[in-house]
Parts: sequence; structure tokens; C-alpha cells
Amino acid sequence: MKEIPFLRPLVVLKEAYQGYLAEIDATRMYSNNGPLNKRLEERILQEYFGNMGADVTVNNATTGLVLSIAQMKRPGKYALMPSFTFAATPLSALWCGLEPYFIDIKPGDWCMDEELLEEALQLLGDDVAVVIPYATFGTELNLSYYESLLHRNIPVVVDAASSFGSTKEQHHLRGFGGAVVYSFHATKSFGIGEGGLIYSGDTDLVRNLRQSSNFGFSEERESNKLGLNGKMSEYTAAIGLATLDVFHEKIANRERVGEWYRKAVGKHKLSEAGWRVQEGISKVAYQFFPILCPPHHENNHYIEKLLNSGIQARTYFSPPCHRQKMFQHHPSTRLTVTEDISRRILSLPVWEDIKLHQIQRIVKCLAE
Ligand code: T4K
Repeated sequence: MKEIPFLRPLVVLKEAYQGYLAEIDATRMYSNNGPLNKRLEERILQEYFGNMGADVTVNNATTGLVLSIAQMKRPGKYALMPSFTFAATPLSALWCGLEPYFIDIKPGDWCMDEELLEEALQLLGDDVAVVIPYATFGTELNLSYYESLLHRNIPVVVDAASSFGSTKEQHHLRGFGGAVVYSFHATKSFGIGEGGLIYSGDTDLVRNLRQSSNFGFSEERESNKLGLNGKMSEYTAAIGLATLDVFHEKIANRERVGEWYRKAVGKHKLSEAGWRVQEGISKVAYQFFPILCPPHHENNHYIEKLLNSGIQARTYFSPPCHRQKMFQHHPSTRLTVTEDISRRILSLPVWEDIKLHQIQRIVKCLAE
């Protein structure tokens, strides 16, 4: 039987961006906030954020996180974040001279537990430099709570690496006053190779971030703030524009795959057997399909079972950050939910042109 790989990213084909490449040849602008970057930022702001706030492209989301944390952090020692995230989140805090402080997640939506976060905020007081929630696998965060933190002068940087395209025009992060960082990595729904975007409802913040992503240069070309080279090249922006041209289709394909998974899970009565899908999530442009195996089972058992049937799957985010060597000594709240979920999580194959019969085969294999 034919193998089913975990991911088969499909970045737009070269024919789709040849016209944009010709513009680069004509203008001889290859980087440094050139015309294609400008157009990409303007179109995203208009089409996804109703022209509210501002955005700036970056060369990847990790750079975007570092720049945003460095820009927003207040004096203090800790960056509060979930452990159930990709290593990029705690690494970005460390690059900004902060210590990650891990907060447990909720059992339903797998996002940071606001009650535990609040307890940590009370306990740590002014030692908290920044809060970094992760919008887990593209789900919607409890934004009114995070807005309330901003009003208490607690900086918030949202790791929205997997979120771009998940909520379409009614983007729920629209107008948010903190920094929101998206990844455009090849494996994401808006996959363009490497790239990312920082959005904020706060236009001054984005102006500062643009400056810090260009060596901290002021208009007089003097470096007057901590900066680095976080810019996106015009070639990448060309692919970004071509992707934007067909993004609705790409979103629809990924949403449909999610629907197929949910239907197959229902058909095989997996919930009755203790399997769980993420709660509070409706339309998501899935990067992969996350699901929990029954309590007291181990994800690795199913990974092996799938592999024996020629199906590749992963276990994002297992091990969770606090179980990885780099982060194992950082402080945390209790992490019982993180432990449970990371032991049970499976990341099932998704790509834009995966077929219904392949999804059915994957879910059937789990059910047998
Ligand atoms: N915050 C969060 C919560 C994130 O999830 C991420 C990234 C970030 C921040 C940082 O964003 P960036 O700085 O990357 O913009 C992959 C992605 O590289 C990473 O972007 C993503 N999260 C993470 C969840 O997944 P790896 O190291 O697990 O990828 P890798 O190389 O094992 O590839 C995954 C699968 O995709 C493999 O089966 C191979 C396949 N693949 C991959 C690429 C790149 C292809 O078939 N073609 C390709 O071009 O991190």
C-alpha cells in the first residue's frame, strides 16, 4: 500500500510568481522594505485586518518573536509562556535575556491556563517582563483577558505561528494592542519557504519593530536602538504575493481536511473510546491534525502502529519544552495537564491535496 507522509508542503509554483520576479528584475530592489514587501504588508493589512493597525514582514517567526519581546518587555526577569509549544518560544525569550517561566495549559483548548497565569502574575509581580501566550495550533485565544493584561501594563506577545488564515477576514486578533507573530514557514498554511509577519493594533509598536528589524536605523540612518537584520527579501515577498492570490483556496483545502478528520473520528466512534480533538476550534487551516489518544494510552504506541501501516505521524509538542535539555531547569507552575496532553498527543498528516480515502485509512488504523 502507498505510504502516507506526514507533510507534503505545496508552496505556489514558479509560474505563479514569475510576474512578480520580473518586477524585481525591473526595479533592481532585492530587499530592504522594497516595493513587493510593501505591497505584501499593505494587502495583508487590508485583506485580513480591515486596515486596522499595522504590520511588518520578517524573515521568520523566531526573529519576529525576538524583536517583539525585546521591544515590548518591561524590566523584570521572567517571560511567562506555556511549555506546550515549539522550542522557538522559550528560545526567543532567552535571546532577549529573559528566563522562561512555564504555565500549565487547559485540558480543552490546550492554551495557557489563565487562572494559573494570574496566580503566577500575583506571585512574581514586577519580576514578570512579558507574557507570551501561544494560540495553540491556530485556535482562538481568550483575547479580552490578554487585552486586560496590556491595560495593567503587562506586555503581551502572542505566538500565533500557526494561526495565519485560520480565522479568515474576521481575524480575531484584529486591533489587538500587543504584538502578534505569524510564521510563513513552508510547513504552515501560508507557507512561502521561510518568512513571517508581526501584526499589532498599535501602529507605533510596529514602526519601532520595523526600525529594529533594520539594524535599529532611524530615518537619519543612525542605529539608535537595539536591532538586527530581520528583513524579508523581495524574492520571498514575491512568493508571498502569489500565495495571497490563491490563499482562500489553500485555506479551504486545509479546512476541508479538518472536516474529513472530524467526520472519520465520528464514524469510528473514537470519542466513545476516549480519543479527544481540540475544543473551541471550528475552522482552522490545519498545519497537521492534532488529536489525543485515550487516557492511559501512549502516543508512541499509535505512532508505531501508523508507521507499520505506512503512515507517518508526529507528536507536536512532545516532549514539551520543560522536558527538553535546554529548558529543563526553568521554573513553572504545576504542569500536570501539559504532561498528560504531551503524552497523548498525535499530529496526523495534513497537506493541501491529501485525499479523503487517505484520511479514512489513517483514522481506521487508529480505531482498529
Ligand atoms: N512558535 C511556534 C509555536 C512554532 O510552531 C514555530 C514553528 C515557531 C514559533 C517558529 O516559526 P519559524 O521561525 O519557523 O517561522 C517545523 C517547522 O520548521 C517550524 O516552522 C514549525 N514551528 C514546527 C511546528 O514544525 P520541524 O523541525 O519539526 O520540521 P521538520 O524539518 O521536521 O519538517 C516537518 C515535516 O515537513 C517533515 O516530515 C518534512 C516535511 N517538510 C519540511 C519542509 C521544511 C517537507 O516535506 N518540505 C519542506 O520544505 O519544524
